[in-house]
Amino acid sequence: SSLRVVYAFAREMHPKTTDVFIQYGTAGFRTKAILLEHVVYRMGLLAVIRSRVKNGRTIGMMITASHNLEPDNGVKLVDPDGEMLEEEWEAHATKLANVSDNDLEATTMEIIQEVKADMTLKASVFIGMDTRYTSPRLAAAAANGVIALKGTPKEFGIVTTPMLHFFVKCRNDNSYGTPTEEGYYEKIIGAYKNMRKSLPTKGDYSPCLYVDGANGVGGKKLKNVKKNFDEEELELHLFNLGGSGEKLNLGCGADHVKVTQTPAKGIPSTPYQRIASLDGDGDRLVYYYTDDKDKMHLLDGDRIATLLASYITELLQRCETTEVQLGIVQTAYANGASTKYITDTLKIPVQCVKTGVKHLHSAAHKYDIGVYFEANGHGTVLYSSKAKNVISRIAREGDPEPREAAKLLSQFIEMTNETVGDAISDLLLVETVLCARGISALQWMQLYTDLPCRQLKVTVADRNAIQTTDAERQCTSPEGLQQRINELVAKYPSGRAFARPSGTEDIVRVYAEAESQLEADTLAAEVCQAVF
Ligand code: 16G
Ligand code: ZN
Repeated sequence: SSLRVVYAFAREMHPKTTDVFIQYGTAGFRTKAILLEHVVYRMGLLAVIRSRVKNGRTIGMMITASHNLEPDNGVKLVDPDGEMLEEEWEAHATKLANVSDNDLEATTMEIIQEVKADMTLKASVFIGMDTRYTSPRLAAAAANGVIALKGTPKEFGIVTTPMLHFFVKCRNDNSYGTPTEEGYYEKIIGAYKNMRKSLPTKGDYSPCLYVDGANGVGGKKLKNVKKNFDEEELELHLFNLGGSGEKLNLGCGADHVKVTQTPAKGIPSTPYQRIASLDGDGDRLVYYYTDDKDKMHLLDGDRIATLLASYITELLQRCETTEVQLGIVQTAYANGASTKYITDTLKIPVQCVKTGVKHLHSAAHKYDIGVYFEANGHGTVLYSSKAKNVISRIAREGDPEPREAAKLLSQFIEMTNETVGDAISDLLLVETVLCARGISALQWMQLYTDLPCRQLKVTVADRNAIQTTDAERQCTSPEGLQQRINELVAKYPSGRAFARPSGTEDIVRVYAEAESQLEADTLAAEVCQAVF
């Protein structure tokens, strides 16, 4: 059969060269790039099967290892609505990635039968990649996989992860936008420019923004974004754009800034200057500034979530509607001070879920408007069709005041990439709110005071010996560990700590917060001891 030819081809072109087991984790497959070629080829096969199960709707494949260093790479699949691959399919992906070349054909047939794919249907797969030098080769392997099962690949070349998600969504639902890079800019930048027409620069807001591009794709794309603005609208100064000798994510980028709590290299130090830091594939964003004593102050995902949620709440109030309810979704990593601020000051419902975008995304769908962010800077806002309908009705038919607010909110919705966290879209949303409020980074920081915190990692024999419950905030195994953590935490006022197995590395992560940095550091170290 023609399939047989396909598998012979696979063995020759993209042979499995390693016996190391690989798992489709929270962010797809991610490991050393040299171990990935057969995996990506096989994901091309799976993407075609997935597309057929979805009646020929387009599936996405993104080649990236996000904030990891250059030698790593990865692949993840994107479902037709631009969302992460459905969790049940992760097992199919893992199975297909690990079978021997000899068993590839039989396993593919098994999966086709199990998911009842009609292999006579058309299939369409969109492929994107980050700037890693190993990405083009992997993207080609992906396309070969798609072609092998007679699907149609479309390669977008170097794009951010959220752009690829956006293209997939638009291709399957053309009311969302045009599935091209130009279509993406048109929608998001268009909305920003429109909004700024009714929100002139005021108060202590300055449109001057420094950007740390992590030497990855996000910063490069911001060059295109920048062209569209005059300096009154947004004055972007771009750094770490991946020039020669500048290494991806090394000493810079959102993950570096968040985890090490130190500034990115390569950026001129200007006290109190707002700096936006992206990650390597442009789906995370944190802000920071350094003060006149060169101390860094981080404005992380929690900070962005509270800023966006409070502004949307204000606009909803001005719309004079009570039909639309807003909620915030966080993870265990959210700073305790942010959760308290949301509950006590903003008075917005807040929920904690397990780490990983798919968990936050689905929880956020349950609200009319759901704002979700991980502390690491990955997040977005989801608006239900009910919310969109109510808002556009008020924008058309409301009294003058509510109508104005509803128009602003409609633009805010346009500016949001609802498929997944998007550093470029989030950056424009944040700038809009800071401008609307007329506040500086310092004033944004003063809205509440973070508890000092520390993240550490521990290497253990078997990380899965640690099991958790209550959105990863409590350990259920090994026995006695949670009690030990409780005892340690009890020593520190406002102390909080947890340990969880990483979903992306073979380690256990420990988080602690307390009233002083020294206490947070000590508590984190003590919990590491308890885990080890
Ligand atoms: C992945 C997740 C991210 C999460 C991180 C946790 C996606 C797209 N990405 O990068 O949301 O914060 O894993 O990693 O879901 P960890 O399990 O190693 O702590
Ligand atoms: Zn990323």
